[in-house]
Amino acid sequence: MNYTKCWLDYKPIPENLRRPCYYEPVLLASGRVAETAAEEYCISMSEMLDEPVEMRRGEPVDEPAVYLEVEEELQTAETDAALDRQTFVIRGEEDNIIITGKSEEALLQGVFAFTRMVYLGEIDEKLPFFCTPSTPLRMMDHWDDMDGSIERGYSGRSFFYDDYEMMYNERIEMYARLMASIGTNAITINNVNVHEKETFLITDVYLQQVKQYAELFARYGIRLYTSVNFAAPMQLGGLTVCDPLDPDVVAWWEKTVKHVYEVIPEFGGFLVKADSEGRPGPFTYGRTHADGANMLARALAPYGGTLVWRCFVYNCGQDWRDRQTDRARAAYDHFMELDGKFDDNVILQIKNGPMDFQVREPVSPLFGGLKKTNMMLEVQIAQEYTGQQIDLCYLIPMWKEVLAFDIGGDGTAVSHVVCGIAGVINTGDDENWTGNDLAAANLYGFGRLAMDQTLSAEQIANEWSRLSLSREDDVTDTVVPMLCGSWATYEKYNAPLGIGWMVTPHTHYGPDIDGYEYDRWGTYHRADLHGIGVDRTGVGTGYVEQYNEPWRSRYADQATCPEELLLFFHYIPYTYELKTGKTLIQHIYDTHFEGVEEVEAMKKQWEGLEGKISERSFACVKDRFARQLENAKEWRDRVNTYFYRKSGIDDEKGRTIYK
Ligand code: GCV
Repeated sequence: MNYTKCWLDYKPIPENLRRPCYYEPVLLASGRVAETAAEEYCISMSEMLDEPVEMRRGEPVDEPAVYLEVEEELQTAETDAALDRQTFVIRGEEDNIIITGKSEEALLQGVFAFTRMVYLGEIDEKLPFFCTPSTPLRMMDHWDDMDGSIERGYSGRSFFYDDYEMMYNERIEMYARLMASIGTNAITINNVNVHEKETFLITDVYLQQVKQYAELFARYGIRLYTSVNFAAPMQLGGLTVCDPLDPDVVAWWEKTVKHVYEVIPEFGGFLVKADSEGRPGPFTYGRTHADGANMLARALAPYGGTLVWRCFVYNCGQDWRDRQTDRARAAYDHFMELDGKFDDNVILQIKNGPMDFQVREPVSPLFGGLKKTNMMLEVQIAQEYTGQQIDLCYLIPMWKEVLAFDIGGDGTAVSHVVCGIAGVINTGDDENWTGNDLAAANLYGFGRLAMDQTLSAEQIANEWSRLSLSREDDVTDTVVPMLCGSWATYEKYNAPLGIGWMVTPHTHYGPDIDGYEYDRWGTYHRADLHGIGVDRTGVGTGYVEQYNEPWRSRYADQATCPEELLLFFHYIPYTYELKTGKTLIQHIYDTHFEGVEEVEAMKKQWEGLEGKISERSFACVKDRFARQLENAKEWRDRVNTYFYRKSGIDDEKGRTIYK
């Protein structure tokens, strides 16, 4: 086996955590997913109890037992039907434990929750345990291409594809287990940039292999989606257009979708990137994104399919001299006027911020604007701009901030308005799946947070560390604070106060302060000899006006704008005094020196774990910290030198800045 089991690598548990009932599981339900629940129970408990555990079926037994059952009539207070059927309960009854799901899928989630609690020694404290997931749709988006590469992948090659073939092996099965165990219920198996060969995924060229994946995922309660090429009717169907209102185009999609569902009745639906970064879309024909999305959604609707349509639509051919066009405005400008025009089975997938997964961005105002449209949040588990799984950057605190953000300005948080969360996944065929072992905390945490948004970032880190590294307190006590502080550390040595970018163009790792400054991507910092930042107020690009109050006014005013976003919203002189009493330039110098010191400290703390965790994990992360330190130093020195040269202002503390 050339891959790890991540957080499912259960070891024997101490005697005091064992109960007689664990040895006698009884399945009182039937069906494909219920069978998976039984199987998962036996795999995990056999490892924890260090002896084979076998499932009984059908009838209650006299001895203490763990019962796995489905009760469709289970009473809950949930009003959302999709969520209601995902509810499960784990409770003790005399010496028995009963895991009840409202559906088979819910039962499976109940079993994963139960085995995790047993391993973590939480049964006494947590039972009875009721769970209705925080959001109905919890999706992993792969940016895997069929040649085997992964766009923005930092942990090896695709384990789905090699040289335009789809692979099927034990690793794919392990992957399905890992995904289900953290609550995933939808997976998109290919990149949103759908290239030539991938366009064929929805045709007989690949459908039998896609079906094999779909059936595997379905056993784990997961629906399979594919990204589709909006121009497929031209590429595959020989049509001259892909105009969403053209009857031949509509008929082509209807026929294609019908066939997909004939082969794969439980197919989830499509994910679409249209009119974005060179991808085809409805704009070519003067049609709207509602025209495009609804056309596909209507083809899917008869089969219960869902159409996920991305809002990452902006002008990527901008002139850097143009100060009025603002990429940050684009999603809102394109989609707000379409509110209420999308069909019920369309979900708009919106990136957390208005730019592109930077280390710090404000929350996309679209979440506060759209009122009559289904929305889901898109975050990037893959660390494209946040260290590429070389640098440690635990992203759960960021995602929690986004979900909790009062986007309505009236107490309506992002979590209240979305019906799902999608994560651009960070896996590849590396032995540890995620390149850096610690990057798996983001994958695990994404799933756990999507299931239960009441969990804190610390709780998730703690669970992950004890499941994946060691149950010993000294390991947890080192790893949890390290994870939880790592986003702040990364931010310190990167682009300051929300301005973003400053990365090496195209690869997006390491600093290049002006790398995108004179480019076409709309990603400018506008630094000159006096100051830095983009004026997005009413006298600037007007972006602030897309927010509800009080954010509009708060962001528009330098005095009330949260300082971590100051340069995102304002052009600020280097001598401007921040709330700390420091000038902006001194803040830039200080944070960049601190960032490197904090990486040095993390590296040292990690080295103290030698012998306390697996040698493989230890060596992997040790190597990553060494590389992170080099990267942090490069960021520090380039950023500090750049701003010294622009401003001519010395560091008050006289530290080394290369002049
Ligand atoms: C899949 C960014 C990335 C691209 C990615 C794009 C997107 O621009 O750099 O690689 O393309 O986002 O989200 O569509």
